[in-house]
Amino acid sequence: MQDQISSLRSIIEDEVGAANDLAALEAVRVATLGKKGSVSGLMKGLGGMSPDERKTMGPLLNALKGEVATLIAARKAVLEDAALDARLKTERLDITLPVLDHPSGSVHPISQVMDEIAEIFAGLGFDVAEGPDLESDFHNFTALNIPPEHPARQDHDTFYLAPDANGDRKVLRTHTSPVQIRTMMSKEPPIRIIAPGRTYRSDSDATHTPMFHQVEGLVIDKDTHLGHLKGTLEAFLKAFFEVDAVTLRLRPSYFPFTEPSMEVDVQCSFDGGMVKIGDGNDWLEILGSGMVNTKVLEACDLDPTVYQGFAFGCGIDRLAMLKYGMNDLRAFFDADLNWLRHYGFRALDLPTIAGGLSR
Ligand code: 2NL
Repeated sequence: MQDQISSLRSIIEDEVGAANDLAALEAVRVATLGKKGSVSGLMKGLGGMSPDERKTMGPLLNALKGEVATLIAARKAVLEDAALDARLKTERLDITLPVLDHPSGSVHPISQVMDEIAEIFAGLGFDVAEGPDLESDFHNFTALNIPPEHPARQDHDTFYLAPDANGDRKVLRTHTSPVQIRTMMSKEPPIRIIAPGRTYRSDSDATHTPMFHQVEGLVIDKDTHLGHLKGTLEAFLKAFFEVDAVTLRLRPSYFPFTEPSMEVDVQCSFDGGMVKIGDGNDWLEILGSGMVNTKVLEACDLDPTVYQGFAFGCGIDRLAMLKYGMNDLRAFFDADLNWLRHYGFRALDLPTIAGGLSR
């Protein structure tokens, strides 16, 4: 019987070694450890043995069963490795090939424009800052000098969540200014950031969607002035619209969070239904801006006798429409594949100033 076990062991060893793929190995497993397998057959014989025989044969057969299982598992690992190697060889990709011949997804114009804006401002020394879409009343309104009775706070303009146990209502941020508030409260000046992202207002028609995109910019330092604001906006608009020069007009305006506040118009022309940015005989309102209100600095624990700064904000969706010639804002959010194929950008062509932003 012991001879039978050792010869069976060497036969199984040969069979396992000869199994050249996972299916053949599985067949060996069934033929040995399966219900009607050779090892299982010997185990079944234990029942008909005398107690003494069983005492010696039981452990031997159990050991055989364990060894066979180990052999099979080891062989299985080898075969699986080999199968993976073979698969990796046939699935090899040359990632240096151009992607042009592989039609796939495209970059949404809004993402493209956000990337372009980040690239331009990176060159001017600005970091990109982000914050939550769901904001506290303090960060979205109070710190920005927007009083409780201000129309922007009314329920019909702002998406409010149900009040929590303390009666505090969270809001879907109505601008990206709360990101700048958070930055001023957590970082020491000098601060140079842009805050691009999603914003929300309860408004829906041909020129308004309840979710839209905004970028704001903020600079805080000891001697920042209006000249820096104008120069920054000129540099940005020139780079964004890829023109050699832009003429800006700063009109007095009002925002609670800036003082003084200015609306920024860029000179343009409307020739043959196409708007050309840079020069011409018309003006296009494009940004809001101003020097950060001292009340906002104080709300962020910055001393207005030491620090001052400028801020600006503009709508990304409209910038995208102006630059890339779309006329219906709502198409941005329809997920229409034909529209995306037409207006989308190639995924690996990241905008760079040197490469030409939009090429
Ligand atoms: C517009 C105008 C603006 C700001 C946004 C701002 C942010 C802080 C402090 C002061 Cl934390 N100002 N942002 C300033 C002026 C205008 O946006 O027309 N946006 C679409």
